[in-house]
Amino acid sequence: MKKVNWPKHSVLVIAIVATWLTTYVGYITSFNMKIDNMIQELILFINPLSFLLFIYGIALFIKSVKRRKIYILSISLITSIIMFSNAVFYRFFSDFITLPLLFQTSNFGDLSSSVLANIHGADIFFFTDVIIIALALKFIPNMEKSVSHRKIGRKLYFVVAATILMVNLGLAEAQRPQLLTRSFDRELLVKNIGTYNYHIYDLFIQSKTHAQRALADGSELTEVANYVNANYAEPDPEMFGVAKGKNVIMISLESLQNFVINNEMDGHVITPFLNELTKDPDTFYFNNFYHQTGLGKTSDSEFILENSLYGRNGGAVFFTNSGNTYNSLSEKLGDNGYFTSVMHANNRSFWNRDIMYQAMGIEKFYDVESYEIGEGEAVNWGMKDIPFFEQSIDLLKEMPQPFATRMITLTNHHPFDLDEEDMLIPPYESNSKTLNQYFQTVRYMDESIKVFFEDLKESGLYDDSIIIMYGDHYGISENHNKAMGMYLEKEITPVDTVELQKVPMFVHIPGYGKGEMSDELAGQLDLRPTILHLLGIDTKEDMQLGSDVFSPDHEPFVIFRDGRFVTNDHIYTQEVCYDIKTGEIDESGACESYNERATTELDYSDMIINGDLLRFTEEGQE
Ligand code: GP9
Ligand code: MN
Repeated sequence: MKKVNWPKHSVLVIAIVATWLTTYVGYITSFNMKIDNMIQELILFINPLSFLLFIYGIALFIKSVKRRKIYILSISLITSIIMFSNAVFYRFFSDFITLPLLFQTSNFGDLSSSVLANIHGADIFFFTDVIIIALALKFIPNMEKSVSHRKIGRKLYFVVAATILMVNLGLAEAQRPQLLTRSFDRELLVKNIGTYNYHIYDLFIQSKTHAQRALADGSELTEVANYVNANYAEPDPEMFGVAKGKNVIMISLESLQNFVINNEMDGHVITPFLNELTKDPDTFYFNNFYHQTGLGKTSDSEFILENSLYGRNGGAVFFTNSGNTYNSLSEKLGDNGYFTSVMHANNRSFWNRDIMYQAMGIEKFYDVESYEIGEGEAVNWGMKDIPFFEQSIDLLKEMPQPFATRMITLTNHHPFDLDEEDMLIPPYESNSKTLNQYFQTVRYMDESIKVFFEDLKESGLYDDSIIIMYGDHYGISENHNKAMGMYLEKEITPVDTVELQKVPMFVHIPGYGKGEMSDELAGQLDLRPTILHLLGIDTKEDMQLGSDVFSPDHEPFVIFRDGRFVTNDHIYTQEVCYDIKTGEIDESGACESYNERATTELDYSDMIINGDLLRFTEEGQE
């Protein structure tokens, strides 16, 4: 037989290609990832490559032939184990492995018993590359010679690897802007940067969290507790317990800003149903209420509502601190006999919800698997709000009572796409497609809430429930200021930008009769104490930074995650203090003491979260 003359780095090339293809085939056979277009398909295909080039490329620096062989084989084995473990894990959790999950001891029980049951014979496939590489190492003679590596060739190799990584990230960023900074869905990450890069990323985020946590010993708690106690607002005895024992339905209104309420667009009413509610005697409508979210968007709003603490500055706290101890609203309601849940027709790993919900003691997550999305029932990001609410009614009827559930809507989400049949009003006409469509999706959302109220009444649950609704965060970013200015018929100033962060907040208590429109200045951090007090549950001992909006002592002071703040008289933004009424700069120093308070409060919140301080409280130790 003629001896084949293999080129110098044949084994390396074979190793890279073998692992690459095994990984790719692994992706499509083991994970149920939604691929919408050719570009995403392409990204999925190339995403393992940059990592593999780097990691296998290290072999080029290993002089000893034996060590080089061992190294290459070990890498193929490790990558195969990673893919294999993820596949097995996925069968059970429909999610990719993340470190906090492995650290959460409660998961381990479930895990070990199900691991065996979830291993399939065909999983040997994940080791195809190891087999190919072992054979190559055995039969391809070139590795035997100690190859001298020219530095220039090696450099070129890594330049190519880095270029592929850049192209990959570039394509991913184009498909899903801000992927790494805010969109912490593991599925999206794996889809876009690949399993291997994802694990490195996960390791990086989690070790940062761990290091900060390790430094805290609980002594910081006293200082924070003093601050919290000093700001505690005693509930109004008239309101305390008005909804005692009732079911609690909290509805997160996706991207709903307050400017659309009681407003029109080219003569069309935008939110007819919500407008009615603002005048309804069973409803309190807060029209001076702010979202306080940061990069974590919806997940931040959930975090704030549950914990009355701020999210994190540089990323989504749902992702960075999902291993913490919390004393969440849900957990507290659970302790008070409530069945707690979240209903949201999206995949469970989005925003790391599956893990964070466990940390926050939420009993059940009705995710996309709990819903049936029929033909024409999905648009934009997923299930449409109307079928979502309709199907949720059946789930609500099944829940043990009293229940407390958070329902998270989705249709009114950027880029605000809608099917023709759901457009109840025409689009706005401006240079911003986003704003133009926003009015239509908001109109659709309004309709969905109307449907929900009707169905709730029909189900018989209405009279025994209270409904709290709030906008989760802004929908129209500053990029659309020009169009927004056109709609509001004014030029958008920094003060306007802050005021546009107002989101509507409703507290609807069937049969109450004394509701009103309130212009009390408040924010999302106030939701937790407000809700608990309405249910007659005390919060005096709780480590929370917000206060009950119905309390006579409620302080009109709202701090944003980025340090901006609002008082009844001033708005502080871009490090400038503005008089709210005149919009003029106020240089009298009126904002100074508030500014200090804002910094302190945000610091305390960060201290609690970074140091995982609630594990040192009584509740945390239970
Ligand atoms: C996704 C939904 C939207 O499940 O909550 O998240 P957002 O992009 O608004 O943070
Ligand atoms: Mn949202």
